[in-house]
Amino acid sequence: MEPGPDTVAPGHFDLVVVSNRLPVDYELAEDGTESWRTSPGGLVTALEPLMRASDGAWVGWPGVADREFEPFENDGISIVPVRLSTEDLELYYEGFSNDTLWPLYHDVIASPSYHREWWESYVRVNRRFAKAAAAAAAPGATVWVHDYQLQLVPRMLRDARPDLVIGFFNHIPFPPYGIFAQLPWRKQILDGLLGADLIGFQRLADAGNFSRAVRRLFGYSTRGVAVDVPSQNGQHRRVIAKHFPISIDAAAYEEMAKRPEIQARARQIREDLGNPKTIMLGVDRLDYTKGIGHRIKAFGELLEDGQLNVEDVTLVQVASPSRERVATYMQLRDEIELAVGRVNGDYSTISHTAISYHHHGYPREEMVALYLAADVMLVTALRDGMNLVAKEYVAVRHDGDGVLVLSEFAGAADELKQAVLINPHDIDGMKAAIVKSITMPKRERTRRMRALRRKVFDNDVAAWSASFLQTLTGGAAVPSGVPENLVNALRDLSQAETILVALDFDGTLAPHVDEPEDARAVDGTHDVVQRLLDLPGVRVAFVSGRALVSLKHVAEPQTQVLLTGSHGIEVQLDENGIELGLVPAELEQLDTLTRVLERIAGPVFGTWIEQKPAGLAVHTRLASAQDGQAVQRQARDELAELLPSLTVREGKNVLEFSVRSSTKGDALERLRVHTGADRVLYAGDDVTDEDAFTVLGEGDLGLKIGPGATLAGYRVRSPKEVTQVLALLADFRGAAQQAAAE
Ligand code: GDG
Repeated sequence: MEPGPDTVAPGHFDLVVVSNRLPVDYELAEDGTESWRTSPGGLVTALEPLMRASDGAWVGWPGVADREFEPFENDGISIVPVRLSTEDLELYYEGFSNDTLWPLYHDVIASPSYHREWWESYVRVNRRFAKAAAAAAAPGATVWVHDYQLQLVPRMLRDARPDLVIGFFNHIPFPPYGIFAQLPWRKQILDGLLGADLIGFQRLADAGNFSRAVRRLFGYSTRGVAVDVPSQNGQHRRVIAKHFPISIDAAAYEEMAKRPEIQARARQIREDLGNPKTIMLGVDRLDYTKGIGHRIKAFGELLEDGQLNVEDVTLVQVASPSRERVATYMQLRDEIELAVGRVNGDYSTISHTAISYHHHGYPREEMVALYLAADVMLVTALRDGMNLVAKEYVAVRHDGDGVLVLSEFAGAADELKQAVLINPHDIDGMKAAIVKSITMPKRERTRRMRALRRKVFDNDVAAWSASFLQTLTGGAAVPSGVPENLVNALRDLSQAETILVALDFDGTLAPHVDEPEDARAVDGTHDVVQRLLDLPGVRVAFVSGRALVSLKHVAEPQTQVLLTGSHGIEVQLDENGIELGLVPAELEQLDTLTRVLERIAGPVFGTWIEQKPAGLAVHTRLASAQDGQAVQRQARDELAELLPSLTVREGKNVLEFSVRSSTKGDALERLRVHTGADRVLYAGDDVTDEDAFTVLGEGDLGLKIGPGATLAGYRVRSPKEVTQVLALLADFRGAAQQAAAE
């Protein structure tokens, strides 16, 4: 065993990216000169500006075995090479990563092999990466770990450096529990991942599979995207598991496609193929997940049936070499090449080749020329995390033409719904889709391509990384005003049949003040709330952590406003008064709680106790930092022992204990049921509002006020902007209803 990373002293980088491969490759020329070549992947393009701006480092393997390299700088990014031996490559990389995890995570299309030596090597190598990352990261730095080869790194890092903010992104699918459960080390892998603060997946379904596995194997409670991981002293650490569909640098692809020399090359390709009416294209790493064999089978049958003719249609298949030392891949190459040979032998003529097959990698310019030349792009993966080839094809087609045939088993199918979607296992269905694509009228082709291009350009790789890092760290200062994308989302929301507008009060409608009783909503709030209340199909609710009495006092809500206080413990809906009703056991706990807190906080200057309907809060804002912390620690420790079932909630200089557990998420769900609203707008500024963001679904709108990590999709600076947001919603809704009436 290698030494753990626990002895590592912090480094000085604020952002550390960790991936199996570095964004640079080591090259040794024949004359012995050594150099580094940048491999221009999408990830590097996306992260480069961020890395430069924030003093970033990239930790990874430089692509050559048994060599030790000192950290160095390449093009403004610090590179921290991790050494892998020939044996590590065999056991950790080719073995556990590519012959255990890869097939297991891709629906066991090939059989995974389970070997204990491979696992041991995986643990050792993950520890080496964690150690290198821990040594590079500055105190409080953000570390972003990538992909299935490094799933243990988040936990190892957290143990060594609890100060770090840790994100993980899984580029490949996360399998359903029935499959994941095969893995002998399934618990260790989940535990490794749960060391992160944020775990990103490609698809909603992947994040769901992960959360289900966590529930089944650990019994941790999960809700929406939140997983509560128990930590010492009865507390929970919240981990977010959410989908962030990756993308490409769409503008860069489009720019290349507009270059005259690349367009000339595209014309040349068509000519060299004998000017067929239709060029179909497949571009894949030669991998059994990509469905290359299924594609060739469908094409071969279409030629056999006479539905297609080799004079008219050519299939170009680029199968770039991949994992050539893994036995399954050697076998796959033989199978594919046999199939290509059969089809070509049966159908090619002297002047026309049925399948133009290429087992090599091409420069990116050549790929773009191929995309431009292709009338129909075939992406027929049996299982694929995302599939960037599909997005690249769309980005390149600035002429608005071209048809994308896309497997529903590729992550891209979630976004690219205007493609011709197929099930690659259904050979007849795939054949029909190919014929449909070849014969599709121009108008339909351009209509579909326009919609696809909008999707790819709206969520490019920069938007993807920004959204991941924003959720992980909360970003920096928030600009004033209402951002354009929020205006669009409000316009869209205003179309719903019924809308619930649920608003936190302090920090959302009212600026934070020193004395809670002095809080008041900013000017214009009352009027805009009234405008919303007057609109048919709109309900307004206040969702506060305050006790209801206090909320009513400071917010002075109109009578039609629905109210929930004390994080959902108190509710005042239309006809009812305040609902609560504690049972005797809860009253007894409340008694004990009061005695303990008065004893601890009573004598300390600058602290005070606030009565809550189902608990108490100790405020320490006016005490010295040292006294405040001491009071909080003592209260927490004593009560954890005495009343372990209490719900503890930590805010800014306040520690709250409650005998009944409820969150703003519970409050919001209750309000949704009560109002029967189709869609919800929830706005809040505090960590407790994250519980409400967690229960938002498709079509709902989450709005975070101010900086800080959040699950909300939108953000504004202050309560002033919230009134503007509400006014916009009222404007849009009013206009839509007027238009409908006319
Ligand atoms: C994994 C997940 C997920 C291919 N041949 C050549 C070449 N390529 C480029 C393509 C594309 C990339 O390689 C392949 O990306 P994919 O997304 O299609 O697939 P994987 O390699 O399996 O990637 C996948 C991805 O991670 C990102 O998260 O989407 O699901 O499996 O960019 O253009 N590029 C060049 N020459 C080639 O011959 N220059």
